[in-house]
Amino acid sequence: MLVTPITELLGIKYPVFQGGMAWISDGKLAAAVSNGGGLGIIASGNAPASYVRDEIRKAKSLTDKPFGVNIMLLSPYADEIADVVAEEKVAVVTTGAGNPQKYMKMWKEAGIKVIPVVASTAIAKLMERMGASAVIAEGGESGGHIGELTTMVLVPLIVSSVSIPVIAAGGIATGEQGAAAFMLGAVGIQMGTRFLSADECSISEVYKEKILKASDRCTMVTGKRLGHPVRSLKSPFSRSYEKAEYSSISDDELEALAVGALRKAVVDGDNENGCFLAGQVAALVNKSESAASIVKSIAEDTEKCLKGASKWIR
Ligand code: TUI
Repeated sequence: MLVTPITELLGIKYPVFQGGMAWISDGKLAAAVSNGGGLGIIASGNAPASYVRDEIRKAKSLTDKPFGVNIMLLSPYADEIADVVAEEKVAVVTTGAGNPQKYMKMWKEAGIKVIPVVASTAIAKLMERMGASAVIAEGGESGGHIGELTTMVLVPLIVSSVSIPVIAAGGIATGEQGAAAFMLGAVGIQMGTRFLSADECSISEVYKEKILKASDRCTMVTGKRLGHPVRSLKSPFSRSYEKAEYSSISDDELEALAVGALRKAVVDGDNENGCFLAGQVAALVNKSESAASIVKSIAEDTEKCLKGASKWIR
């Protein structure tokens, strides 16, 4: 049994978070992960506050276990959603793509445990000072919006910069990778891409098939020109977006190209125009199973690897 400061802090069985994925992580997936003993997380993405409130209530109807909400801070609705999570008193809030400083006092007063996703030591230290309960150190192997450093380098840097628990994210889908994260000083792991294969994950069949069939050089990073690098599966959309980035079109035109592309991937399974966000570990995700089975097997495989590591020592 893996017992760590994060299982104790949150009262969860396994130190396994399901990352908030825009358009994907709904109340149904989050509840399934929490019922399986991990921490399920509903993603706000760019959705309005009413959607987030509905999904919170759905999750509450499906589980008595703690779950979280991820707020994407570039969302035009971030302020409203920040109020909704406080009103609904969700157990945990995670944040992404920015600095949640201005909401921290309100969330703490509502009794929420705030666990920001960070991609640098400076933001990690600031979050600790602002009262974060833990931080998620997310390396650039991840899918979606990414920072510059890899998990291998970012996690130990953040572990040595703060005293609060650190959860590792980015590049984790197997027990070997989970064990590596613990060796780097993390006390929990967060996975997004592996949960795309969960039976309770309501993405298009096209998206699921792409993940299950992905191979080693299956992802690419676009969006650097606009300052928001994003990792996705190589696809007609991502290749034409990349071409546009190196062309003379304006930033506004470039931005307009991506509008609606996530929905086209997740909901419509549109192979031509969809943006299929995924981490590099897509190459290691080869079968569909229940969310509970993913949580249990990654925790057990991680534990087995950690125990087995001593075989090299004489
Ligand atoms: O947020 C994510 N992943 C995401 S968000 C998203 S929606 C989106 N789509 C297009 C463009 C931008 C967003 C898809 N995937 N992961 C967590 C994460 N947070 N990664 C990196 C960061 C981060 C970046 C900067 C956290 C803090 C931060 O601080 C900013 C600052 O003020 O220095």
